[in-house]
Formats: sequence, C-alpha cells, structure tokens
Amino acid sequence: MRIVRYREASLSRLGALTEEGVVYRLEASDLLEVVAEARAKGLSPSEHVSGLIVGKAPVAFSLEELELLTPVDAPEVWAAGVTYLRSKEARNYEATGGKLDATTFYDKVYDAERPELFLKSTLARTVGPGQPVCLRSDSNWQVPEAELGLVLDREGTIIGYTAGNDMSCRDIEGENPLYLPQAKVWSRSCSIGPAVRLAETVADPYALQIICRIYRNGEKLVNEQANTGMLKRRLEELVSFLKRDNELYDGTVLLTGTCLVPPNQFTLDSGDRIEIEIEGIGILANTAVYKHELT
Ligand code: DO4
Ligand code: MG
Repeated sequence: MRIVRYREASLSRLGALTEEGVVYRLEASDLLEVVAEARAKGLSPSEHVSGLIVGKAPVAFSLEELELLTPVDAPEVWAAGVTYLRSKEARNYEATGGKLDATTFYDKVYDAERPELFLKSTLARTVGPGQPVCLRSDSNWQVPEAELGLVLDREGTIIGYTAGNDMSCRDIEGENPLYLPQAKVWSRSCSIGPAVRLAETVADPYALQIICRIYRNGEKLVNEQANTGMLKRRLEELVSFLKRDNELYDGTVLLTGTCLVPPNQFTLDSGDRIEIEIEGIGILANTAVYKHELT
C-alpha cells in the first residue's frame, strides 16, 4: 500500500494507491494523521487504510492523470553520505582530481562507526514529482543522486519509504569539503516522491532495485541501476545517529545515500529530465532548470 498526495481543484488531497495502481481518496489530511488513526485502533497503517477504502469508489483519474504533490510535508530532509562503495569512489575522484589511490576522509567515514549525516533540505526547498528541481548557477558539474528515503515520525520510527533526489554539485564539494552545504542545499535542490510505501508492506528494504535515468531532448543519456542490498549500513543505525541529542519532527525524511553516480564526464543541463525509480515505490520524475527560468 502506498500513500500519495495530489491536487484537486486548488486543494491538497491524500490518496491510497493500491498494488493495482488504483487511487482512493482518503479523508485524512496527511500521512501522519493516518498513522495516528491506525495506532489508536491497534492496526498497522496499511490494515487501517485497506479498511477505509473497502467498498469505496476510486478517484475518477488514473495516477498518471493526477497532479501529484510531495507525498508528505517533510519539515526537514536529512541525508546520509558515503554509505555505498560507489559513492566513496566518486567522492574520492572529486576530491583528488582523479587519483583514486589516495586515501581521503571519504575512506575514513565509509569505515567509521559514525556515519556522515547532513541537513539536506527544508519544507520550502523540497519539491514533489513533476515539479522542477533547480540547478546552481555557479557550478559546472551537477548530478542528481538517487536515494531511498526513510519517512520518520518524531520518535524515529520508519513509517514508510520514498524516493529522493539529493541534487549535488561535484565541483563545489570536490574543491573543499567545507563547501558541502553549498554543494547540497539551494532552492529546489531536493525532490521526494512520488509515493510513500508503508513500511510494513516492504518485505525487505535491503533488496530494492534503484534506477536513475536522465533524458536530454528525449535521448536517454544516463541509465544506471543498483540495489539497496549494497548499502554499507543498517537503516536503523542511520536513524539512531540522526536521533542522538536531536529533535525529530513527524514526517522527517532521511535520505540514505546514493549508490548511483552518472559517468564522471556527465553534468546536468537545463531541460534534462531526471527519473529515479525505486522498486515498489514508483518513478520520481523532475526536470532540471535554472532558478531564473522558473515561470
Ligand atoms: O560526502 C558527501 C555527500 C555524500 C552523499 O550525498 C551520498 O553519498 O549520497
Ligand atoms: Mg547523496
């Protein structure tokens, strides 16, 4: 069972998306309300939602016809880094100008007990499916990072999974690691969606296929695949470090790091269509544009 949000007239609606791809409108205003209702009844959120839609008519539009919004209002989006070998290699390439045999702090964090965690985005900087993500005007080496996102409640319980795009500037990060916030955070530098798959409906979160495709003028330039089975850390381990002496808010999203990096010579251009597909969650599609091109 997945949860989506969509626009109807000018209102934001919550929907249940079944395995058959059918959307049912839910009365609750957001995912956290559904979770609270389920807990009050002693049910899992998916059991509760299945009960709510029994005998109801689906919405008149298909998923593709709906104007989807972020599936959850994430007050904060945090991100983990260097959690896959592929990411460590890519960062070392950026930081050493291609001298892959040099040992760097990326090697250290990959092996350290403490993971890399950083504040990636806020509600106002995060966009949903179909909405433009922005490119930085002062970078010449920009890529999307396809990542599994954990949707958390204020206790740090994983209530669902979504797909996330951690837009990144490889040149700014490679120039100096102290520039990380600028390499990661700017207007519309993060997208999440298209749905939240309720956690109890995922048999094994360490066995999800992740695909990143990038199209330019209709031509597929990037088509990379990986699997969450290659993740170096446990999901609960990442959450436990995020919770340490920290305040979590309902709907916080934690991106778990990228396992897909486009070829080193690739940089995003305005108009590129980015698709991030995660098995069982769906396809998060966004077009990259410069901020001044937004209408
Ligand atoms: O170390 C910098 C960021 C790493 C990252 O975003 C990732 O591995 O996904
Ligand atoms: Mg990342």
